Amino acid sequence: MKTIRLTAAQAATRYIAAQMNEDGVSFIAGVWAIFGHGNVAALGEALYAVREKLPTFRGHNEQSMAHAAIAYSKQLGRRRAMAVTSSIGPGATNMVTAAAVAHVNRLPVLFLPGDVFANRAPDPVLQQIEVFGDGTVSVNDCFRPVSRYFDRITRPEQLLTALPRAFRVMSDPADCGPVTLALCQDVQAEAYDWPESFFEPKVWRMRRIQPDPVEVEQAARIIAAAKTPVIVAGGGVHYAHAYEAFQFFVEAHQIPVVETQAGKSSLPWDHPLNFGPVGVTGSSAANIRCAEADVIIGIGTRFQDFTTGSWSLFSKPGRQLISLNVNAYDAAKHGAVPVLSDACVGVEALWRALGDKRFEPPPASLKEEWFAAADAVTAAPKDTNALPTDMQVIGALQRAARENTVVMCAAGTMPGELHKLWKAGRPMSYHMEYGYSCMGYEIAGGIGIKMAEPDRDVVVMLGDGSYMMMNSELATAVMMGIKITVVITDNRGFGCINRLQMSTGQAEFNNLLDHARHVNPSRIDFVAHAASMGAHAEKAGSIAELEAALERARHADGPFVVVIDTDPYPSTEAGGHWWDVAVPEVSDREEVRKAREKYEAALMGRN
Ligand SMILES: Cc1ncc(C[n+]2csc(CCOP(=O)(O)OP(=O)(O)O)c2C)c(N)n1
Ligand SMILES: [Mg+2]
Repeated sequence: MKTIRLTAAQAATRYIAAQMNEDGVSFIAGVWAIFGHGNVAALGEALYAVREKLPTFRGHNEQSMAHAAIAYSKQLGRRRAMAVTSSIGPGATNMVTAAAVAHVNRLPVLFLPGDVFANRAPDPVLQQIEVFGDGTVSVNDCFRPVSRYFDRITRPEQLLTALPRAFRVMSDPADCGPVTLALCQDVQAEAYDWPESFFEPKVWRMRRIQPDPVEVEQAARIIAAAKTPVIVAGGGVHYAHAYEAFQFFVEAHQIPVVETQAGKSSLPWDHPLNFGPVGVTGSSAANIRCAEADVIIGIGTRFQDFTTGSWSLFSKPGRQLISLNVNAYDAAKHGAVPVLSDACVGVEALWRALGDKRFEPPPASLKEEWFAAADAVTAAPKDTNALPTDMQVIGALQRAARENTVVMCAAGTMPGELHKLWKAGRPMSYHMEYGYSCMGYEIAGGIGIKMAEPDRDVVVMLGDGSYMMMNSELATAVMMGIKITVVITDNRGFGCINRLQMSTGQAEFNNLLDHARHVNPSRIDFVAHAASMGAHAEKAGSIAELEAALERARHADGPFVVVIDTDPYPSTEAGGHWWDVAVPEVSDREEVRKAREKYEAALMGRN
């Protein structure tokens, strides 16, 4: 056997650079790195050597670097991924939240945290936590519950099995998610005689899981007997790149479609069978259909809380649930009749089984009524003295958007409002991280999206709270010449949680900055802050000014930040559905007791 002598770190980077996807490009597009003593010496040296083939990017925070990696993969429908490396201690634990983001959203990322010395010679090495009763634990054990595959590399040759397993998981449609290979820092530097064949290029193809004919037959029989079916389109439609087959299927049988956050833009918003967003942040059109549906066909959805209105939305007695999913866990949820399958080949099989069965879709007036309500709240304001609403901001953005615009967001007021109101055209023109809804995903995520699809205009929407939580990758965008538009809606605090607090009968407390314990009122100058990192930044004093700024943003040569003050209180009243947020059973406040009564009544509606 021909061998080559390399360190474990050199072998890892060489192997990673040789792994391809089915499009003939490298599966791992690059490595985000912040070095420390746990990865600079050996992994740093190895990354430098392969920097032309496997580029290294430097960010400002390990968590946000990983957000960029996650958004990159999401935007590409999991066809490619990125790696993220850190040192052994705080850098590693900074990535744990991001690993959870990737885990919930079923997105591939390769985490390469350094780990403590396998030989334990410096015991305890700098930043090592010490668990008194267990010599095998390091902080990297925090990655276990948020990794689809976890391994600690305590000998170089373990990489011979660990690395192929990592790529198997990242390219498996059902298992897909973050992988953590914790690299003991002494082991990274150790040499080993590797078989040369280990570094030959290898193609990882995401298989299309074919459905079981019996499951198709069973599901088709239930669908064929339906009167008022509805399809819930989830992220699986995107991940399977199933657009054509999906549209063909719904048109052939005339089944109305409603979209989850992850599934939005499966069909263009103005397709006659797209009844819009479903659930807590849904449209009236979609939710009315779901309430009367006798058969609910989930396609590539996890049936998350917001989709199902905490399982009170699909309320027709005797209704049946079908779940077409690549993952057996999702396909069997809530007593669903499973169709374990890739979304694309799954709908093709259902189409063959259903023959020429056609249903009567709901009247177009349902959609028209919804859009009349939605258009009213997004229209340019008549009263230009009042503080704009977030919905009016969305309207301005919609008017300024082009076909290739991608609007993205993760937490705050905007995800709900965008889900309801954004008119998404092309597939993946709407990129929402609402699996973990992680504040701080936004700016770094915008970078990842732009790296994935450089030709698209990327508009990052975020509140003042999310900006304050994580903004430093704006400097990375400046440095890397990444042109994204960032719209900060400054309502001076955590607006959406303040409204949620009020809706549970509580006093406004600790959400808006004015309601937080303070000596000095907060005076954050977002424009100056963004500008200090080198971004172009400006304030829009009105919706009209915002529209003009968004127009100018198109011609910017780097990140362009627009800040607009918005009213923290309004949200779109039309549409929407109940969501289970437990209200205290006992309280001194009359308002809370009243909210509890309403809550208990709502609980009765759960199905
Ligand atoms: C990391 C993280 N911490 C806390 C939360 C809970 N949370 C969701 S939205 C929100 C407030 C967001 O404030 P802001 O970004 O200003 O948006 P707004 O609702 O004011 O528009 C909070 C605290 C979260 N989703 N993520
Ligand atoms: Mg806010």
